[in-house]
Amino acid sequence: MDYSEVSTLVHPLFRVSNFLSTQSNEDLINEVYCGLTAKQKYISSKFFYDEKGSSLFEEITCLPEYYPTRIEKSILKTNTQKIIGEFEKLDIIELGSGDCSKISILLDAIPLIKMAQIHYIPVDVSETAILKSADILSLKYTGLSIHGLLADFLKHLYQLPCDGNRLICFFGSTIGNLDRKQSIDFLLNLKKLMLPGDRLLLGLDMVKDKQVLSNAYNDKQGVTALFNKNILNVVNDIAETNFNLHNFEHLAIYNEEKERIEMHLKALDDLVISSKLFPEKVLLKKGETIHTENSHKFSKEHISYFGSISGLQIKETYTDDKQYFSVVEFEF
Ligand code: AVJ
Repeated sequence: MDYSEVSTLVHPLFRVSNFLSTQSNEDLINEVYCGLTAKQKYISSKFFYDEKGSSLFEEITCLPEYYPTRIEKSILKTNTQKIIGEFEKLDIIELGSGDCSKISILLDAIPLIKMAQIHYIPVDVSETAILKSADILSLKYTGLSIHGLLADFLKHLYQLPCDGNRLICFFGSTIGNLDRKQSIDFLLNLKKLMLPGDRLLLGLDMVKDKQVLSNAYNDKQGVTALFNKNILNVVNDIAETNFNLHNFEHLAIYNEEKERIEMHLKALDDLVISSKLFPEKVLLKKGETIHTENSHKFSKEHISYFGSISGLQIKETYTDDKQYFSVVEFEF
């Protein structure tokens, strides 16, 4: 793997560097085939986010049952001044930046005359997302300098620039998609790159009443079901498979022991999935599931454990009155 910068796009108002040495299609097909032939079949959650999937996810964030986005934003709104603090120069790095609504909450609290002291670095695998938010933010916040990184934050962390004190933001409880060990490794890697004065803002969806959790992933309008099933369209595009979405049912179950929501797609019939790009046909039994996502939930104990194991200091935990969601501020 070559991790060096592949290309840079220079726009009058911002810059975007591409570090994604695109995974070859052959690798992707192999990855899909491996998952579909495992004992518990699975498809990696990274395949959710094609254009349709990203727009379905945005729809999810507006659903009445899906509280995380709304609550995280309200926590940010309530605590912006404390979070931003005093600065001469500030680099705001946002991992998995997606749309720019969360960072806008922070930027709204900064006086315009200080905008030129801020450098915003959105990091995302979606070029569309980076370009769109850079466009919006560069017009909205005059003086703000923007340098987008088209990168996989699990692989390209060490590319993060450093020329000020840095506020690294990882919102949305996206860390919950990793398994527990991967999330620790991620924090350890991040810690290695951090310097005195740097901070990490980590958004975490908390363990709570399991009906509330289950409802957030089983919305009445069925948007989450569409989002889950859309992964089969993405796989059909990449691997030329013949998945028919009508043959599957959306499942989202809270696994209490592992404190996570698991999303699956359940076959409603015996199915034969074929592709000329696969070495063999894939058989699915009626009732068999394909695991598509884990969304881990966190407790105060997890938060202290993150602090002690990473060696980062917990400076503050911002939360809402029901303690549904936390934004934890770690210091080097
Ligand atoms: C974007 C990974 C944080 O796990 O809640 C929403 C994705 N999946 N509904 C989450 C998701 C189903 C979301 N994350």
